[in-house]
Amino acid sequence: MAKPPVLQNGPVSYAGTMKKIDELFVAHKLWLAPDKLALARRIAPEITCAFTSGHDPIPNEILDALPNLKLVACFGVGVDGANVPELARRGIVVTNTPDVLTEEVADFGMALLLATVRQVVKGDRYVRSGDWVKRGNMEMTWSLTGGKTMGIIGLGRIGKAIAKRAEAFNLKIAYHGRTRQPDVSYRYYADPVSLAKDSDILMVVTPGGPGTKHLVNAAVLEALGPSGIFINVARGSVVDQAALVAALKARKIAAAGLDVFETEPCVPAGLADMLDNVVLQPHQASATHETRGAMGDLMIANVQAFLEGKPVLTPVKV
Ligand code: NAP
Ligand code: 8YV
Repeated sequence: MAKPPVLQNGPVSYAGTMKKIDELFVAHKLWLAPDKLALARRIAPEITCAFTSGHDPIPNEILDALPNLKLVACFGVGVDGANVPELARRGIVVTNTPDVLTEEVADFGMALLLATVRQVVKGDRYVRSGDWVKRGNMEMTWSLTGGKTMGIIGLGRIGKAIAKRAEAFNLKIAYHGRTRQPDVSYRYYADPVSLAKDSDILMVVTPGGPGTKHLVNAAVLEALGPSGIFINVARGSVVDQAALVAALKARKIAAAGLDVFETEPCVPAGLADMLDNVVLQPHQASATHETRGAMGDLMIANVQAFLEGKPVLTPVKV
């Protein structure tokens, strides 16, 4: 049987998935085309489906050139960068990859928390640099013990999986979201400042986009306080990065662990320079062979279902 044609807007960040796409489809690779619009116009009659990462919007002029496009399948659960409202306005269905990455991202949220609180990266540098020999034992770190509270902003699939892990560390859990969840026993806070005030650790795991832009601002960080630990595995846009740098510099909070940034892959010197109280990661929370492979398989399964006339598996609700 002939392979179905698809548009591939950009590379997805897993080589195994890139290979599978080429095995299963005739994938027209937009980002490699010297004249993208000419490519879109040429393939337009046969293109009903596109693959993209949740971070790269398909430009409007390309959408204009593809009147038969009916489905955009995203690689990732967060689709804040995919211009979903515009796709919905055009009647194009969007799919994402929820659930298959939940446990992996939750593991990483805890790993980042532990690395930040116990200064694991600094300790690694201390050994390799010879400081252990020259200066003796490294200074004490912060601690997760003693009945501390983790405030979670965004108690969804991943937030709940982090909460479950945090309970095993004897942390108390509280949360903020737009709505109180009646089936959840954790304490609810209607605003992030009150949550931060009662939290020792603030863990952010909301979607990105305009609805959460700078939800964590100077006031939230001030409320978290000088012994507060801030962890972000959500999106860089959820935090006012300048306010975060200022709060860390002024020791208004103790430390931060960050997997996501406002302008990835660029990280401001203000953050990169802070070696003692900041742990930085290059958007790695779902980045294992197993999970990236499962995300790719789900993204592909959505397109296959659509092409077979079946309901897509994981549509994004608009
Ligand atoms: P989810 O199940 O939809 O959970 C999202 C949570 O955020 C919900 O509890 C929701 O609660 C809350 N929320 C949404 N808008 C909000 C707002 N304006 N203010 C406060 N809370 C808000 O999604 P998920 O599967 O857990 O994924 C969450 C996010 O994690 C993704 O969208 C993505 O941004 C991020 N993520 C990052 C990585 C990474 O590599 N670092 C990997 C995967 C996911 P309410 O509806 O009650 O507000
Ligand atoms: C991926 C993510 O790193 O699913 C998400 O929302 O942020 C991550 O799992 C990303 O989407 C891959 O490009």
